[in-house]
Amino acid sequence: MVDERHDVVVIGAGFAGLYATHMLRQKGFTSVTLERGSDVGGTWYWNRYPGARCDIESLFYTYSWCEELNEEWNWSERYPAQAELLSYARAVADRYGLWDNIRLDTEVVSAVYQPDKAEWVTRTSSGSVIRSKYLVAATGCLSAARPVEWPGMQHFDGKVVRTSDWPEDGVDVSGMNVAVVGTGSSGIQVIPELARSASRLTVLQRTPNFSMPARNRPLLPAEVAAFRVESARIRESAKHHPSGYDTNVTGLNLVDQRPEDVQKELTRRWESGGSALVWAYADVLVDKRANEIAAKFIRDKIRAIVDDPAVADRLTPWDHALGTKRPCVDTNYYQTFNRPNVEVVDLRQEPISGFGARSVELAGRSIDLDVLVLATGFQAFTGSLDRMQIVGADRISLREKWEDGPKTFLGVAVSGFPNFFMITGPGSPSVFSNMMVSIEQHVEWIVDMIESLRDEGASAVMVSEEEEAKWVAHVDAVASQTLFAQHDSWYVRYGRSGNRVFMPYLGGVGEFRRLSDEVAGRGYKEFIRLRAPESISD
Ligand code: NA7
Repeated sequence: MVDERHDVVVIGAGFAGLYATHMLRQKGFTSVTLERGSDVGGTWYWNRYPGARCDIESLFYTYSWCEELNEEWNWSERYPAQAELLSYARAVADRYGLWDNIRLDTEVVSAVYQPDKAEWVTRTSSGSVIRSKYLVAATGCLSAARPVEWPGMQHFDGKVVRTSDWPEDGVDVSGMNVAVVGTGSSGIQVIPELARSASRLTVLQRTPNFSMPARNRPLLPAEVAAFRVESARIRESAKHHPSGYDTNVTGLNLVDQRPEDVQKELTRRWESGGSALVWAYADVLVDKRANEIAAKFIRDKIRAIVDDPAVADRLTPWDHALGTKRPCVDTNYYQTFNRPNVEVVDLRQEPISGFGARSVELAGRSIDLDVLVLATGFQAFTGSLDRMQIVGADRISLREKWEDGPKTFLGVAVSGFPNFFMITGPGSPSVFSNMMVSIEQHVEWIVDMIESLRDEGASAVMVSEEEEAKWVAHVDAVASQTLFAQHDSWYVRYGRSGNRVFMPYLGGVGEFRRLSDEVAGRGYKEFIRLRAPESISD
């Protein structure tokens, strides 16, 4: 039974879905936005663990199209905490009247393209069937948790919680024995918070990460005022900046500088906080020698902060170049390991061998455990799409199509999937940029294209396989000029045949925008116009 019909179905009401909803309305399209969660906010709805915070500064992590709201909005701190980001998302939905288009607690089960009708048929968990001309996935790059399993986990009868799906009523760990698995951004943020109330906190670490102090603090009225005066210029410059964020790129090569100047610059950036240290010099992510100097700077800091040299050693990353796994931004992360109730276990030395009812067993010892916290990351880019069945024109699902690694054109379109668009999909700068800037660029590009297709009278379009292959090759070529080519992380996916696909586009937000605009300027020639349904059925 078909319930309804719209021009566009948007999947997800995070920051990408909210803007898509708004823009589609502005351009006169009918749309419905289907959201799995019980609220808007996406990432900032689900990741409500203690310490959850964005590592882009508050004033820069806002929509540029909401200046009226931004003018009234008072971010309390330099880096926005999850609760404030969620409030901002809700305020956007309120202010711009988006709630009418949004259906919460509605998971998309499948979306199947019907070539004979040139439309998508989307089925939801609540049983509705929605037909639409276009399907837009605003499902987020880091939404589906990576499954983890250790031997004997079924014996554990304590609490298991994920940072990416933290209980809404919180978890009281006071007086408890807690273990955290994972030392990416989520682990590094939650560990100092839990350490304050847990009786004992064990960090089960597989790979140490580089982390830099956020230097979070209350925002000063004067800096907010200064930002507001300059906001138009700042936003315009962010759109063309490599990371979509003012990281104060010097453009200089570290290896050409005097060592004392380098140390001074790195120290200045470490002291001012955030990840700007990684972006200090143009060659840090490209030249091993430059990278090693910046990495050593952080390793020395870890040793200076952590009292016990053996613990410092365990926390020091050696296996990957700085920046090739997403560098973290923390508040008192390394300092936390000076607390008497905190221990870091190197899982490579002491792997998990099993679980008791209230313990985790390591090779040779047992650690009491009441709460196991999984900060074990996501099935980046593809996970949120994989959990629904998206089937294209040839009856092939997206999951099958991507068995050899995710292939897209500009991270927004996939050959074989007509009238389907992704916001910040694999092959776009997305996680390698200020997400807000990338989201806006993607949404505007997609909606402009849909509008132009409406003007043109096109019924269905699909990117050609050839153009898709060219884009994938370009993304790979750009990555291969960097140190990312030598290190694996969640930025990388291996295909069935062992081929390696690097997912984010590293050419920069500005360059990506330029290339995307060129495609638009050429009339989206990379997209094949499919025959109208009438002529198909002839
Ligand atoms: P990340 O950055 O993917 O971190 C996940 C962490 O979990 C990382 O330290 C992993 O170690 C560890 N992990 C994953 N699986 C296991 C198993 N099976 N055993 C032990 N340790 C494991 O996810 P986050 O949520 O922290 O951050 C994601 C992004 O969100 C972040 O970059 C920001 O953009 C915001 P590994 O390094 O794989 O050895």
